Amino acid sequence: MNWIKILGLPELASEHGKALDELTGYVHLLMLILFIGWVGYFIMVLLKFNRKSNPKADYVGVKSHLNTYLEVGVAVVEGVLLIGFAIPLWAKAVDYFPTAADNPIEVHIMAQQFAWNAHFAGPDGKWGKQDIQFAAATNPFGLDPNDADAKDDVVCLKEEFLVPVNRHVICKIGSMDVIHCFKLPAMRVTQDAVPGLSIPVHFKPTITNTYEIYCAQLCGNLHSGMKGSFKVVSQSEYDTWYAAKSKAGGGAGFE
Ligand SMILES: [Cu+2]
Repeated sequence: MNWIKILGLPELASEHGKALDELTGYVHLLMLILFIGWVGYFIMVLLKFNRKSNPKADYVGVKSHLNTYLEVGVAVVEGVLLIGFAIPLWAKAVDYFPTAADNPIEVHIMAQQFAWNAHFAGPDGKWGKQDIQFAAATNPFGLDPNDADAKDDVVCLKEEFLVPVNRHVICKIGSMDVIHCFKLPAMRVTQDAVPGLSIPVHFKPTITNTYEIYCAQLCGNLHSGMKGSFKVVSQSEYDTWYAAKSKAGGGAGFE
């Protein structure tokens, strides 16, 4: 079933998203069936047990076991959803993490009031040294300006960054002030950004386009405007951008 159309979900552009959408769809289907069932039951009760048709109270109560069967039926469906869908999905998300063999792209994301910053290791593959003493509005990752490994690092300050299509992307999420939440609707990714922590999430974009980043955690006055974007492009387009961005130096965000 096309749950994106039926439920009006955002466009989907990641590999793992389909299974998540299916789970969302089945849960909604169960809720719809329950809703129709309960409304039907409510109407039946109004008609059958109103004062007119029951002038005298009946102290015997219900003898039929229908509601027991229905309750058991609902519990079974909920059990199937939990054991058959939710737990395997969760296990898959927890068990699998891209390894070096998957050749993933690693991006460090730094949230701040009220924008998103991204940091790549640069062509040398080595992350520049970071120290809290260098952290500033112009250098949110606290990169050491004297460190050789930091010179070629690519930093996108409050600006769009690129990732290649059909490759695993690992985002390590942090925050320099309050708790934010890194939300990529099209990738079906949501992860809190907590100061002092670097929390990894991963996804594999499957369609080239520009996608938005939202903050999904109320984080201050301008929370609603805390938007960013990233572009999923071909590998060659990514390589060109990465090299140019790195060469521009100061990519690292130094003044
Ligand atoms: Cu925020």
